Amino acid sequence: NENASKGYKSGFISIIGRPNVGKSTFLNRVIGQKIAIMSDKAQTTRNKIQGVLSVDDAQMIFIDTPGIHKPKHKLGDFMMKVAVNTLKEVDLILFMVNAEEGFGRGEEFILEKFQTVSTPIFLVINKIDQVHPDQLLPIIESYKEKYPFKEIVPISALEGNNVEQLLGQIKSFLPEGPQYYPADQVTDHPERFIITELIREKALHLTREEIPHSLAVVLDKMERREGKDMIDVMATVIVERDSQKGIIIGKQGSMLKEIGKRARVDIENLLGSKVYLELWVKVQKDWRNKMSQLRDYGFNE
Ligand code: GDP
Ligand code: K
Ligand code: MG
Repeated sequence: NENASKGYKSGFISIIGRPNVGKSTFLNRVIGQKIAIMSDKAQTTRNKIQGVLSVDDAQMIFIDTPGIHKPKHKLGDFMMKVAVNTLKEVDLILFMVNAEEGFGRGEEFILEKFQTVSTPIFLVINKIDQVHPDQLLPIIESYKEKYPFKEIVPISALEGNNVEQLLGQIKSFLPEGPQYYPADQVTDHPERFIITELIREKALHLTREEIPHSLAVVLDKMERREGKDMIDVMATVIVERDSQKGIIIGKQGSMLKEIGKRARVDIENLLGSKVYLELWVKVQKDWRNKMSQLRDYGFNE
């Protein structure tokens, strides 16, 4: 590659771990821009999201993978396949675990997946702000026995502890390579996807426990208004049941209005333009099990 210069390092880094260990929080901290959805609900990140960190002499391309977990339905199956395939293609894997929780079935399941993969793996112990320093060593020791990790790095993605050190260790581990992306680019995801994620995030946050993962957002239209500093965005929120449609719409449309209001603010920031956002709600029964529809909803392999 003509972009490659001596000493320049680059590579793809996959972040793997159970839902809620802090993968998106880490990515957002590193990239410094809200590109990955953050939520305390499990599995809100369904697609691969790349964040690109460019420093003087290196480029790190992060992939925020869907949480690996035991599949319960077809969507879970699909997510798993995407996640495991990703592991084989990247230069480095960050296996993120939660310092607050011990080694569990979830971690065991992921370690089993690692057996078929030869990519180097760092163990990243996150949320160390939640544990006493004395508790850390036993956690590290217990993981050492389970897998020959190249590095074991305790961090707090939320507060930033040790994140710089981790980045340094990642860099020193990457191969010499080209600059894949322009230095000012932080994500290669189309804005369209980020917009649907922002809307989905608002809907999930505002409806709390009432709406589970059975929610997708499709962007129907995004168009600059003739001669105006205004972008028209039309999107449809897809739920599985009529009752969920009722919750999303709310009393006299109040919930949908609030979702739209909050999403619009973020979308305006993203696009740097005024936005007119129109939201629709549609019931699509059992959409998660309809593989043929997954592609339409943006679940790309
Ligand atoms: P993901 O499912 O792995 O992407 O996890 P998220 O990034 O969405 O984080 C799940 C929850 O854990 C959120 O409420 C985060 O604020 C929280 N969290 C993430 N990292 C840390 C951390 O270092 N310390 C603490 N205390 N909380 C964290
Ligand atoms: K999450
Ligand atoms: Mg996430």
